[in-house]
Amino acid sequence: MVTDVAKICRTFHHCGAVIISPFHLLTTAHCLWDYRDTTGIYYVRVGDNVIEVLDDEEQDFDIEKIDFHEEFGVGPYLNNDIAVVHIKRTGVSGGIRFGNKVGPACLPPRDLFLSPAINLTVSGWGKNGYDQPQRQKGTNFVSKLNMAVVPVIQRATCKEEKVYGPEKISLGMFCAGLLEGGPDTCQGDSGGPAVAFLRLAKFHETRATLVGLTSWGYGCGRENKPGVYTQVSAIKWTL
Ligand code: 4AZ
Repeated sequence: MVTDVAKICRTFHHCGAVIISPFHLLTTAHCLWDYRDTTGIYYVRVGDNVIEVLDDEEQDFDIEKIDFHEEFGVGPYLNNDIAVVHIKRTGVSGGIRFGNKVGPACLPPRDLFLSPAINLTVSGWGKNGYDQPQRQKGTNFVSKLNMAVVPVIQRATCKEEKVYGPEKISLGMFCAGLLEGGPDTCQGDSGGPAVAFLRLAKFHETRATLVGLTSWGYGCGRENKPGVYTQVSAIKWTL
């Protein structure tokens, strides 16, 4: 989770992110792009559950630098929506301490085939509905980490005219959710993970494998407007 600091002592949840190493997280480029010249306003919080409470394994980190995808926004809207967040290396800090509630997601194999039948677990502190009135001034996100399970939608289906049409869904994106409407990610979930519990060849048990990053959609939970995710395995990015 990446939080931006509005004023000293007043901070807000801003976007989700995914730990991939003790010093690196992935998030969506659009989350951090507007203030890319003043990234000092952001910090990273891991191990959070209830925003207003100091949870067990909660840890905050300053950001050293952010690498945006070089072709973010080139082509369709929010194309290549990915960024690598580097945590500041200070003194003896070994970076993010992993525990029972804090840990990295596995990265997907480069050739991962996203079968439309596959179920993804999405999570975040985003809104419970797009059209809901603001809960509190300054933020209308939920206070406790939420999750949902959404099926991957076939690319051809997502490009149908009644869904997003042929132009908007690039090869670096995929859609997930139910076309009849229902569980979905929403504003505030952006940058957070869509994971599949996959058994990768090199492991003997299933691991949470990062498949997507919550990127965009028209509203939330609407009929024929599923969530759109950055397809992590289909985009070139480096640490
Ligand atoms: C947003 O505004 C947003 N229903 C994120 C995800 C979705 C829609 C909007 C998907 O950050």
